[in-house]
Amino acid sequence: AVKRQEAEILRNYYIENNYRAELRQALPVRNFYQNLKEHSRTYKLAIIAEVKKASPSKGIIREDFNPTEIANEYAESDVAAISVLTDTEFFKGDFKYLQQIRKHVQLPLLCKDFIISPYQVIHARLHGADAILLIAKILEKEDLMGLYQFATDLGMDCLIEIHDGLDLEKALSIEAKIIGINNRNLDTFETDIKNTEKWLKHIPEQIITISESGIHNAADSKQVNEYGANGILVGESLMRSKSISEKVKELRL
Ligand code: IGP
Repeated sequence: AVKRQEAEILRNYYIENNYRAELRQALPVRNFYQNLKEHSRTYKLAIIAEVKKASPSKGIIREDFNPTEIANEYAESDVAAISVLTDTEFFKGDFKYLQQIRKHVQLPLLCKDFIISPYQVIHARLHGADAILLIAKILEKEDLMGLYQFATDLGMDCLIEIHDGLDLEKALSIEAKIIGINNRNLDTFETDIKNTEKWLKHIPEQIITISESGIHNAADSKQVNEYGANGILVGESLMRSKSISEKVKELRL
C-alpha cells in the first residue's frame, strides 16, 4: 500500500506539473470547511444547497432550470455552500454550470461528480470548485487517500461520502475533516434518514458531519439535528419548492 501511495503521489505531481500554468491562473479558493463550521455555529444546521436538474431515480426534477438564478437565490438565503452536479450521464449536470455560477456567486462551491482520477480533480479546480465530493464506496482506500491529498494540495476541501461501515472505516483512516452520510441506498435509490443516526455515533466530535439526501421538510431536518449532524445536503426538495428562501428557512429550523 505504501508503494502504491508513493506511485500515486508521483503521478499526481506529474499531472499537476502539466497543468501548472493553468492552475496558477485559477481563481482563488473559497474556504468550504470554514464556512460549514461557522454556519453550524450560527444556525442549528449548515446547509449545502444543491443545483440539481435531474436524477436517475426521478428524471427531470426542475423544468425551468437556470443554474445561475438558482445559485443566486441560494446565496440570498445565506446557505453555507452550493453543491453543483457536474455529472452529465446520470444527473444532466455540466462543468459549465460550475463555471457560470462561480462568476456570479461568492459562496464556496462543491463539485458533485463521480471522481476517480486526478484529472477530474484538476478539471474541478479549473472550473471554479472550492471543494470536491469523494465517494468512499467507489474508491479503494489508497485511491481515496491519493485524491484527497491531491485536492488538498490544490487548496480544495473534500467531502467524503459514506453509506456504510466499510466506507466509514476508509473515511476515518484518511483522517477526513468533513464526512457526509448518504441516506440514499445507491442500489435501491431509497432514502432513510435513520442511516445518519446509525453512523453518526461512530464519528468523532471534531469531524464536521453532513446528512445527505432525502431531507424534505422541517421534521426531517429536526431529526438529523437531534442525531447530532452539523449540516445537511439538500437537492430535490429545494429544487421543487416555489420559494427557495422559504424552504431554506424551514429546513434550517
Ligand atoms: C441530494 P436529495 O435527495 O436532497 O436530492 O439529495 C444529494 O445528497 C444527492 O444528490 C447525492 C448525490 C451523491 C448525487 C448524494 N450523493 C453522489 C450524485 C452523486
